[in-house]
Amino acid sequence: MSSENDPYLAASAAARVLAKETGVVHHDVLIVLGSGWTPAADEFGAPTAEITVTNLPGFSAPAVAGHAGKLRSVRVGSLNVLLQLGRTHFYEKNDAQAVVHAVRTAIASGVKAVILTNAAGSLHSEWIPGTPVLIKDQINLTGGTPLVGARFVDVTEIYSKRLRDLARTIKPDLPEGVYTAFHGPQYETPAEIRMVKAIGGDLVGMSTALEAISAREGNAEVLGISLVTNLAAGMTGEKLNHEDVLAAGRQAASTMGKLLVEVVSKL
Ligand code: 8IG
Repeated sequence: MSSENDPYLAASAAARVLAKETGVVHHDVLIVLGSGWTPAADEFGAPTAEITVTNLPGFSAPAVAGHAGKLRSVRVGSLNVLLQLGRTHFYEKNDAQAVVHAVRTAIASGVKAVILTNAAGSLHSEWIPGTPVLIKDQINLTGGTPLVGARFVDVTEIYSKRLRDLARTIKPDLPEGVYTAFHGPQYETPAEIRMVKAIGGDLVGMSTALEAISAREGNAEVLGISLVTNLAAGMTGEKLNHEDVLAAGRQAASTMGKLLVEVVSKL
């Protein structure tokens, strides 16, 4: 199969260009940063290289304002860390392969730990905007999967207990929740949020779940952190506004970056 129809070959091809463009043969950690998280990336200091994703085969330009579409290579201790600024969402092209291409490329580059961050809606009124929440498990309601064919990937511990415990050595009061992924791009109706509550979800979002599945397929350990930027639909009496959501993300992004630097330093 050619790399055009084999997504794993496409990822290997992208990994070769990544190595060439960054001058880093292998990366150890991938950190995917959600919308408006550039201040979090800046906490890692000056990158050894920064590239625009569209210079790598198989990557498409992020469609949403506030999603930058850059990859930075930074050194943390002895680790080569790849920071992904902006991601492809399932709602952009209904293409689960495009959503996970960066994760597969990172794994083809040697990555053994994937940190997935996102901005999310909260079903707990005590988790106010600006609250970071560790993802302990997920419910994938996107209707999609990056896996094609008989790939029966085990996802019983999709978010690594070891990495969650490690994160709590840095910030012991980090709450944990179940991330419920929707296709989007519409936010939920109040009835959908009541359903999420009934099935055990704590957070709602439109990313992360397919990337986590793909990372586990590649045997990487996964840490997930949601930054709450809004209370879920129907909880406040207010409507959801994308600008407000982005602003809440920007405010908390540098705090999140400091936490991520500490986590990676302890990997
Ligand atoms: I930020 O309330 C953010 N992303 N599905 N619902 C969903 N995605 C989100 C939300 C939300 N807030």
